[in-house]
Amino acid sequence: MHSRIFHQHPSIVTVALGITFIAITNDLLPSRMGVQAWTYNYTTDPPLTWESARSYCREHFTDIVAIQNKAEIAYLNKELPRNRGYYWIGIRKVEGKWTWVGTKKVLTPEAENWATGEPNDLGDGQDCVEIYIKRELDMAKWNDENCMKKKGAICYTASCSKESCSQFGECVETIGDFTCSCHLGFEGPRCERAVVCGPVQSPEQGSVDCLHTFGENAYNSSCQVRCNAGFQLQRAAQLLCLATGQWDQQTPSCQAVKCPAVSGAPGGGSMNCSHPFAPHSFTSTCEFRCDEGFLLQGAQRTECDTTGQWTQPTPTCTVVTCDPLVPSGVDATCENPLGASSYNSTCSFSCKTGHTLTGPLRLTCLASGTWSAVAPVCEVVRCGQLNATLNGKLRCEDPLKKFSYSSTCWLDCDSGFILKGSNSTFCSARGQWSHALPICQAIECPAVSDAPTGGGMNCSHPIAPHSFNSSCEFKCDDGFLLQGARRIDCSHTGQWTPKAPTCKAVVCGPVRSPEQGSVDCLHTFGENTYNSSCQVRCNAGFQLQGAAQLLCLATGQWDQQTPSCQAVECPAVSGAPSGDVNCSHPIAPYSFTSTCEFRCDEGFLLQGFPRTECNATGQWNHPAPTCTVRERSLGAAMIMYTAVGAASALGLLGLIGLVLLARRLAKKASSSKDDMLWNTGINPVFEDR
Ligand SMILES: *[C@@H]1O[C@H](CO)[C@@H](O)[C@H](O)[C@H]1NC(C)=O
Ligand SMILES: *[C@@H]1O[C@H](CO)[C@@H](O)[C@H](O)[C@H]1NC(C)=O
Ligand SMILES: *[C@@H]1O[C@H](CO)[C@@H](O)[C@H](O)[C@H]1NC(C)=O
Ligand SMILES: *[C@@H]1O[C@H](CO)[C@@H](O)[C@H](O)[C@H]1NC(C)=O
Ligand SMILES: *[C@@H]1O[C@H](CO)[C@@H](O)[C@H](O)[C@H]1NC(C)=O
Ligand SMILES: *[C@@H]1O[C@H](CO)[C@@H](O)[C@H](O)[C@H]1NC(C)=O
Ligand SMILES: *[C@@H]1O[C@H](CO)[C@@H](O)[C@H](O)[C@H]1NC(C)=O
Ligand SMILES: CC(=O)N[C@H]1CO[C@H](CO)[C@@H](O)[C@@H]1O
Repeated sequence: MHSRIFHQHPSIVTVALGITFIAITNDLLPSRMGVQAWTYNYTTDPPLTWESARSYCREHFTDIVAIQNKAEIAYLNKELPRNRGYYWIGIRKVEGKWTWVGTKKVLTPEAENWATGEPNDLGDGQDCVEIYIKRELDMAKWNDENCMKKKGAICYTASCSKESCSQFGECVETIGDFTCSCHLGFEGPRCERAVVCGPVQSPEQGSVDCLHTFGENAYNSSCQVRCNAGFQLQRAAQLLCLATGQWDQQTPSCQAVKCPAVSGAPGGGSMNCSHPFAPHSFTSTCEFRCDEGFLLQGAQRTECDTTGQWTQPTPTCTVVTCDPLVPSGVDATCENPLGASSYNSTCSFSCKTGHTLTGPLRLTCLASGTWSAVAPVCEVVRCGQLNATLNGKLRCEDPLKKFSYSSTCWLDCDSGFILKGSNSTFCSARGQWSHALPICQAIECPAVSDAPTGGGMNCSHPIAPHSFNSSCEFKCDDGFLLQGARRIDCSHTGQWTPKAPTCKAVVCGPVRSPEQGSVDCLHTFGENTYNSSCQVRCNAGFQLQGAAQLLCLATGQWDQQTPSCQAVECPAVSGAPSGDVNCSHPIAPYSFTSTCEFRCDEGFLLQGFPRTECNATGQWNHPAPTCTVRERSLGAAMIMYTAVGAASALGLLGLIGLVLLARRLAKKASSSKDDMLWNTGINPVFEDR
């Protein structure tokens, strides 16, 4: 029992060193003195094996010696006599480990006192330990030895008894005495009292509940500290009274249960917290408020409850938002310091090319969640209204709005009209048409300048001179015939349809030359056509029967038949009395080229030329001859001849001739002597015709 304390508490043993060695005996019969002290005894005779040595010690003393410290070793080495085989001590090998047999404790390295090179376990069974008392080499050191070897035994006698110390101490042998080595937490000569720590003060907001093992608030008393609801111990709740008379820790305090720190005012807001006990702890309350432009989401007030939870989650301040702008055709550039379409967002607006902004240039999202004004709109720039011009149709493409920026218009001219000017116009971003609207001009036909010869025309130009829809009507004068259409129109292609007509003079046809004649014509409008005139002429000896001039009429007829040429006539010739005549008529009786030959009867004498011919002038070239009685009176003969001649003339001509003859005769009768001569009937009578 003592060795345990010795080895565990070397300091205590050091105190024991001062105690004097009471008795050492080398007697074979050691005896117990009854002295209350620890004493050593030894025996060297007879030498004993280790087991025998132990048995001897246990029989006569308390046990084989247990070495407690170096001083003890020195003491033994000094007091014990040298023995040839040295002495056994109370250490042996148990289950392979060096063990103090008295206490069954394993030898600890700090207590080892081996001689150089030991333990060497030479041979079998060096399982016991001897001490080299008074050996020159390795004096007082230990050596392992075979337990069967025989050596001296060192024994001891304990001084302690059961009553020496209380149950809370160990009786420690000292050389010649004992002492009570108190268990921790105990004190007093017999270790009979527990060390007192003193009462534990209840913490604020808490209570203490103790359990006392050895005495009121003494060693091993334990106190449980408890806190009221909403408070908690900052450390372990259990206090233990230590052997030192101190509580193992300060009395813990009860601290208000902590709630998670409210990290700060929620974004865009502020809070006001009150902390009756500790920051953000039981009963702390926080109130929240949001800045302008922010809305509180959640409870306005929260309190830290007994469980360390806030009764309400921390609210947030969410930024007020405005309805997103839906700009139609407006270019918006927004600055969103707090988020899209949110409080303090500002948007500036502009329009695309060709549009003008109506409304504010800038909008701000107010704290009320509305925009500072109504959103602007972009309106397309308008160009003036275009009106279709005459004779054309306006066609527009309006990508945006009618007659607005980017509109393009074309003029499609009606059939028969062509565009004059730009065929398209574009509405510019400045609201102006790029080009003036063109006009549709009637397609022109070549001018029909003059009326055709022999005719006239009447043109109408409903649109423009000699242009589409112009028409001309033609009429030919008398004696002319229309060749072609009466009316022509200027078509949409710029052509007269059909072609312009002509007036052609009416044709009378050629005039045939009469026999023994010729024709000589003069043409005004064409060969033998209207207004041509022809002169007919007869050869010498012939004379026209009818008018000499022919005119081609508007009817296409000559104004008369072609006249004929007839031979010139001479007066008929009758045979002289007492004679006869023989005429030949190559052309006609008594006409040009007719010849007459005269003959007188017998007894009569031809007075004149026997032959006469009708010449071109209708004259006989010789007067008719007469037949005279030879020697007969000229007057008788002449009367006779005249009577005969008058009778024959009467017969030929009838009444008219007779009258004429009578007038002539009457005339002759009132005329000169020459006529009287004729009346004497010298010349043949030529009948008038
Ligand atoms: C201290 O007390 C506890 C019971 O509270 C007990 O189990 C323990 O053994 C005691 N300690 C001592 C050294 O007596
Ligand atoms: C916080 O409390 C103080 C004092 O009661 C008061 O003046 C202040 O206006 C409060 N602030 C808020 C945000 O509630
Ligand atoms: C909102 O804008 C106003 C004026 O510019 C400024 O004073 C204020 O600080 C802004 N608020 C926030 C939350 O940004
Ligand atoms: C087109 O016609 C409208 C109404 O008839 C008139 O007001 C407008 O001035 C005209 N535009 C042009 C370019 O002539
Ligand atoms: C307009 O005129 C241009 C050239 O002058 C031509 O290329 C284009 O085809 C015309 N467009 C129409 C629709 O007539
Ligand atoms: C032309 O018109 C005038 C008056 O209407 C008329 O007198 C004349 O005969 C017409 N001429 C022709 C060739 O149609
Ligand atoms: C051209 O003449 C036709 C037939 O007379 C008529 O129907 C049409 O309207 C005229 N066109 C123009 C552009 O005058
Ligand atoms: C039992 C016994 O022999 N004890 C002896 C131990 O040594 C002392 C001193 O020499 C003797 O007095 C004892 O009798």
